[in-house]
Amino acid sequence: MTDHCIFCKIIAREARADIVYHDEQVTAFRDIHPVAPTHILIVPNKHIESVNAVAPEDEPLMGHLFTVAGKLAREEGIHHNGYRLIVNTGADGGQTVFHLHLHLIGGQRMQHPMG
Ligand code: DGP
Repeated sequence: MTDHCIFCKIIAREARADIVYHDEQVTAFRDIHPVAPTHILIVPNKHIESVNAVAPEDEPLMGHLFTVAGKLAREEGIHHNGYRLIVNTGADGGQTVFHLHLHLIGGQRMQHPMG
């Protein structure tokens, strides 16, 4: 738990969010500004600022984010048509909340991110 981190507050239930999944390692909730019909953030309960701060001991946790992403994609019914997983990192990557998170985005056809 890090003071002033909105995602830490959501994980600690000190701030409200539409939580769709949680376990001892991760919490997943709907993005407040969805860009598609499904837009869920999958967040490690441990405060990790960004990919830059991921340590070797975090590898099982990073893998778990993907396991949960696949499970939620199936529950949302978007697994057949497909979806996008994004981890924005740093200013050039467009990261605005400095608590690592995986965006699960789907429910509509998206443009290719490389243009
Ligand atoms: P990023 O740009 O990758 O750091 O994405 C941060 C996302 O977090 C952005 O899509 C909006 C979302 N977000 C920011 N604050 C809140 C909040 O308080 N609640 C929820 N549910 N989402 C938030």
